[in-house]
Amino acid sequence: MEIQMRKNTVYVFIAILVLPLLGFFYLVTKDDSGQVNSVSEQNIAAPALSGDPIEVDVLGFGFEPSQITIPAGEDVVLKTENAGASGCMSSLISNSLFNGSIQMGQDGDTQETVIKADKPGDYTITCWMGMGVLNVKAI
Ligand SMILES: [Cu+2]
Repeated sequence: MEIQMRKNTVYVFIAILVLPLLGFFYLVTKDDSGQVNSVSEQNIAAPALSGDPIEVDVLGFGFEPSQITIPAGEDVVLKTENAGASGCMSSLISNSLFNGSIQMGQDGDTQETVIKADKPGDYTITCWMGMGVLNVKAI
């Protein structure tokens, strides 16, 4: 019984210490462009004026800027440029800003997508796996 409990403790320690480290290294090394892409590094764009397209670069892992602000209740044109997006980043989805997916195509390709937040709040646009995240704040 005592030995079993120690074993369990060891497993819990491994889970607590090793898994976050693996996750961290995965995120840091995932960027295809070779840039170190820290999760805590937030590049926040100035709020978009109504009618202006918002330009976002889609990287190998993540977005530049990584947060945008849009007016709630209005159609907004999101202009995405493929800046190294590949793998799962080549197909973008959202929790409710648009239907279907945005296909990123080849490096340098741009797409314009009409997005809309029905209510003020926090939304996301992500790779289809939900990992690379563009935070969208609707105000
Ligand atoms: Cu992904």
